Amino acid sequence: MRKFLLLVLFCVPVFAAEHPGTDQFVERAVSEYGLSENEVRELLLEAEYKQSIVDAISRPAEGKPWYQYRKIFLNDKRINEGIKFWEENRELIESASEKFGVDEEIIVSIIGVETLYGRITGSYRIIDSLVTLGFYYPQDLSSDRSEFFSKELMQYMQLATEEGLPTAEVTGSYAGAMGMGQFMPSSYREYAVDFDEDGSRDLWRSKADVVGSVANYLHRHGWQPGQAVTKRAIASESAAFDEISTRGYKPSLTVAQWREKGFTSSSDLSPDIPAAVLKLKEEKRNTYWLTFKNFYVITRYNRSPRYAMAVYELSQEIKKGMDKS
Ligand SMILES: [Ca+2]
Repeated sequence: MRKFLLLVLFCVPVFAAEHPGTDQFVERAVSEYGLSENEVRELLLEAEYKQSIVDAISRPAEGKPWYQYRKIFLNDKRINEGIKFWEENRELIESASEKFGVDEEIIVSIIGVETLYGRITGSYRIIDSLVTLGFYYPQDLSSDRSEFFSKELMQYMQLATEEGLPTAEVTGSYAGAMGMGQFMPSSYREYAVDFDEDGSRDLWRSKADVVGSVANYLHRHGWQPGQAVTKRAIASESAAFDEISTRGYKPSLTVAQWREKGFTSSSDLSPDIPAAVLKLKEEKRNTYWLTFKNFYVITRYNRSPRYAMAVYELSQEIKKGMDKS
């Protein structure tokens, strides 16, 4: 009996198998990121591969057409809770807006789209997310993003040390985004702010830190306070449809140049403003939009133009509700 027990104990480490590529990862983590070899190895042994994370990243992210996608975010619940969140945190939002020069309704809307105002911040352990996507990124997807997630994992380990986080326990999205604003580790390190000045940047529990950090993120990416985000455009039959952006949304031509290419905005925009053109699929037809610098800044938060449009539309609905109340 005793012999059997010993054998079992002896065998335990075998079950905690190393992830493939551990040695190269550890080498980089030590030489490029200054992490401790032992700590990195221990943490990697604790991290588990999760099939559900691979399944989530493999789902066609842009599958739904706009008119279905927008219903996820543009509904009474998300609008009304946005108004409530704004009312409850009015001073914080106002002071973050003033300090960082970002419109209040956009700060509220981003937190609403990301986590329903902090309610759904994700239940995956960050180490499981980042190890699964860094070490086991599915090979059949169009681009291999394992390098991105490996770097985020190293950033995460640095962040955990800096902020005193319980490294193995922190939870977030399947992709490793954390807290009420869903910051990736590198963004957390770079853009999170201690807006309540209590000595730590806490994007889970401190609404002040969350509101300040979201505002700072947009500010650092070039938000222009009070300026337009997007305006509806009318496309002529002979418009240059093949020049519509499919990615990036960096404004490349002016409003006047787009007009010459057949996209006219009904509003009284200055002809010199740089813009891009976005096409959205509505139920029965397409709509066209001129998108400006601020729209591009929202796509720095999440690359999808439909994400940016959802943030914008939700912000407008919440603002309308606030004006009424
Ligand atoms: Ca704080």
